[in-house]
Amino acid sequence: MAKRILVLNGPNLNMLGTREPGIYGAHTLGDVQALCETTGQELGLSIDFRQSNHEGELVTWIQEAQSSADAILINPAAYSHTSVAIHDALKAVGLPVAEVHLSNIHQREPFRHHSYVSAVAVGVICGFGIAGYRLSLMALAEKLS
Ligand code: CA2
Repeated sequence: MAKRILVLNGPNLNMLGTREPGIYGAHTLGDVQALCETTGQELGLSIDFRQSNHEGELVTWIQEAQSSADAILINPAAYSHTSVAIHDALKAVGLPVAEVHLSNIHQREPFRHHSYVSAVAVGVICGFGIAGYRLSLMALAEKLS
């Protein structure tokens, strides 16, 4: 049976491609979804791709993943730097987590240098734009094999 990956995207990522192309690139979130789905087909993964601007909705989806997913790929966006709730939910479900960021958060403002999610992630990829999602799925497929 195909391994199931829940791909979560945090606040404002629905705006991708409309502003700040110098930081986040020109791709839309639809492009990211298409890349994840193509990569999933190549790797034999089933992809459930979602975005929310609401912390509580992300927490609920993470909790539900306990019975519906084998691993989580998450770009928590700004919640990376603020959310103990997302950290706790990821820790509680105990699934392998990959954290991805489009930009290199360590080259940016100091408040972006710390992520509450990194401590509960198997690994973190940042700075490679949307290719980071593909690389993360490859790493998770390897981890689950
Ligand atoms: O580099 C990343 O992927 C981030 O997770 C993106 C977040 C940011 O808060 C993190 O520090 C790093 C922001 C996502 C918002 O993206 C926008 C894209 C276009 C227009 C407005 C926002």
